[in-house]
Amino acid sequence: MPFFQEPPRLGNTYEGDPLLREHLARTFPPGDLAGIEPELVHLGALAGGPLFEQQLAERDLEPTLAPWDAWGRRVDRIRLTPLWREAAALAVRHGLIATAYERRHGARSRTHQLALAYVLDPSTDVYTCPLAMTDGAARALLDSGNRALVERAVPRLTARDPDRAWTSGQWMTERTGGSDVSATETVARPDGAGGWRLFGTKWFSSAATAEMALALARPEGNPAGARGLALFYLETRLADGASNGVLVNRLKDKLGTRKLPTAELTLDGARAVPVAGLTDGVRHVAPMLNVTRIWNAVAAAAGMQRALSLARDYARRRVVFGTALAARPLHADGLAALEAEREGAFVLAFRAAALLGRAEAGEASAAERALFRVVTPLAKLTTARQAVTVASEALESFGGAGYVEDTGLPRLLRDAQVLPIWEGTTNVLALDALRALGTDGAAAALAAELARLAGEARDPALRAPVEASLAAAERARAFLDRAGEPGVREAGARGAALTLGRVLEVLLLASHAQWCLDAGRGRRALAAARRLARNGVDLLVEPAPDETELLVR
Ligand code: MFK
Repeated sequence: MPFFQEPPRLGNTYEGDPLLREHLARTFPPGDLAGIEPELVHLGALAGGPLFEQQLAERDLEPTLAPWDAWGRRVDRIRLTPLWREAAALAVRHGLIATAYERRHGARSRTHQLALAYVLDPSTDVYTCPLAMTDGAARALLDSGNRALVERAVPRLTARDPDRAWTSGQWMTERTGGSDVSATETVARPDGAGGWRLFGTKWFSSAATAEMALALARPEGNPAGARGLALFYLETRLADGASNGVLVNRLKDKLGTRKLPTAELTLDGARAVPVAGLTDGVRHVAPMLNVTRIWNAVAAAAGMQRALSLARDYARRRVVFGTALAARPLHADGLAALEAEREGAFVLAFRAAALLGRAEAGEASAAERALFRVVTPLAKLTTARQAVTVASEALESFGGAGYVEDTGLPRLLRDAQVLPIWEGTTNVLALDALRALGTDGAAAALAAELARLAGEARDPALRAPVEASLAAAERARAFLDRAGEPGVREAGARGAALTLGRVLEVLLLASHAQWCLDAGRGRRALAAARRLARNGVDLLVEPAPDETELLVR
């Protein structure tokens, strides 16, 4: 009999994720947990079974754009893959947005909602992108206090009925800038009847099939720069179904997220409504950015869990040099290092989610609100980089099979690579985090959070990771406090921010490990905290501007 390798398999992805189950058991009172678990078990079965199989079967399918109909009319019809259509209906029926706004579990509703998203995400070919933007749009509209827009759009964005539900786009990026949107060229002109029309090109518009979008544009006559931008609401179709002056120029040919129809759009007189005045658009879109960045962190953790579930299962099935790969000490050590990374990413992403939930429920103290502002960029930037590393290493753990398309594995790396890019690159978010740290009470709130978590980790075996983290935090603080040469603080921002992100991860894991020990749930989380600290917490590299000059210019 010739040899054929067994492929890796998934089981129920909720039941097979002890960290998620512990986190929910720690967060929810037992009665509430019993109420939400059946749906998670159901989604875990779908994600590990039929959806996963469909994903593999549809590997070659991609969305298509038909600009014209047979008779020459401009229609800009985007045809989605079957899995995306299935994911859209599933997401609405299971309240992947609604759960956060119905708030049946108060401040914990964000944890509930993002746990549902986390379970479903890796089997939906990045359908969580439009979901994140939809969620962010609902949040930004609610925060704007624009009652007319809230009444019109929020019930649709948060609907549980697929016939009523809308998704939203987030149209910011232009040819002039993705990170720096201050040079936005789209202009808003009064239409003479009390309304506004938008003219310009949006260069990177994810999920171009949305029914509405929030877009930045400069009202004619406003000054240049960011303050002169306003945030506009627009619907992509008019009441009769005709396009609202939104032309799809082409779909982007991207490295990954290939099922996601990302488009270049021309706005040719699109009717739009100011969301909150005619200036300060960046400030008004910020609530949306914070929500999508948390989704990004959750998706990073979910992607890592998927890659590692497959890698672990494969390591049990694959025999090398006479034993299963999983029994080879070097292979097992590598998987353990990656598992620690993904556990750190999970607890940081869900800490950000919990803080968002508390802020939305009106339960957050001023310190928690300041902490939320800092933790959100730290969570996004730290977990996104981890997701790329873990996906790359996971592929390598399959040898050549990880490099072959029809195993479905290379997609994991391609889809991970978007996470540090969209929603703010690592560098942009590092600068954002440091700017946020400089605002009132933020540094004290972060210091208090680190001290609280360190205090919770009482077991002697947790002393080493806790001490390593506190030392790394102190070094980052000292670097940031030091008045150095101009440019040095900025040059070190990325290392400082990544260090603070990892410090938070280790301490959150250490606190979680203590809870597991106290609850008789074993020592896995303790091992994860210790391993994550040994993987390295302190990523600060002292910049040397004159050497940088020699190396770069
Ligand atoms: C599965 C996951 C899926 C995720 C969905 C993916 C969808 C993909 C779609 C996209 O990628 S859309 C493009 C995303 N683009 C970005 O995220 C832009 C990245 N660049 C930044 O974030 C820059 O930091 C920024 C554009 C915000 C800088 O612009 P400015 O003009 O220099 O803004 P500034 O002065 O920093 O902030 C303006 C105001 O907003 C300030 O308030 P004030 O007016 O009161 O002074 C800031 O405090 C406030 N602000 C900025 N960022 C904030 C914020 N407030 C709260 N939270 C924030 N994050």
